[in-house]
Amino acid sequence: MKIDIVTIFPEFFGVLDVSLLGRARQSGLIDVDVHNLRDFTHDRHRTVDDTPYGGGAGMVMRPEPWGEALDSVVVESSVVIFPSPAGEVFTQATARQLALEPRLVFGCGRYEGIDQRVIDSTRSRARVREISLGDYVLNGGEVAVMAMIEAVGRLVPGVIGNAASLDEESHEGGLLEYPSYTKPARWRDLDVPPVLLSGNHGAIAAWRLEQQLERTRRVRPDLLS
Ligand code: 6GU
Repeated sequence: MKIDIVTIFPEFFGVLDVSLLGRARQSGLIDVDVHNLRDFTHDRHRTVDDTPYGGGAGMVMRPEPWGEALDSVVVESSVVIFPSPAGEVFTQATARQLALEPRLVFGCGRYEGIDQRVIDSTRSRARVREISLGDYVLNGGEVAVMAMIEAVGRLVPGVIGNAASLDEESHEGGLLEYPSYTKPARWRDLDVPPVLLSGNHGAIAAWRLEQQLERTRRVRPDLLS
């Protein structure tokens, strides 16, 4: 999978070199290029924003540098993602869809957003999605893109050694995950639930499902409807 990121804060993405995704990058499964939007400006001050037409607070990102930046990375097979609190909500289903794509482009907006013509004109050339992480506001798309890349990247075949571990997680089966325990069996007066030491695989599976249901009812009843 090839991932291109356009941002005015390329330093944000240094952390992609570490951990699981860092290894996926080294092995060539995922190839990430980060592009500085200011490299596509032509004025002395490398200006990327201006005041909004119609008035209002904040600044809007000008279309010209975005046009040039996207021209340099978008191809017909790209899915272009604009992180935005005004977008559709990102879910595990979104991550699964994006993990099947050969090329993703992330356009990170700052300030009050990007001139809408950039998004509209990109739609005539490639598939475009405006995607939100949830119902709260971040200062820009960078942190949201980091989360999306981690969620998508770990679903790319070969990135996670044990593919079976993907199936049992929260949000894959529609229920939250059951609680996990490891040694020692007693720690600070707290025992591991005895059923997990019983060796009875049927009883363990039934206990885990009950835990999933109880936890989901308690903290995420919306998932059960
Ligand atoms: Cl994708 N961007 C911004 N700026 N804020 C957000 C978001 C995205 N998702 C939730 N809040």
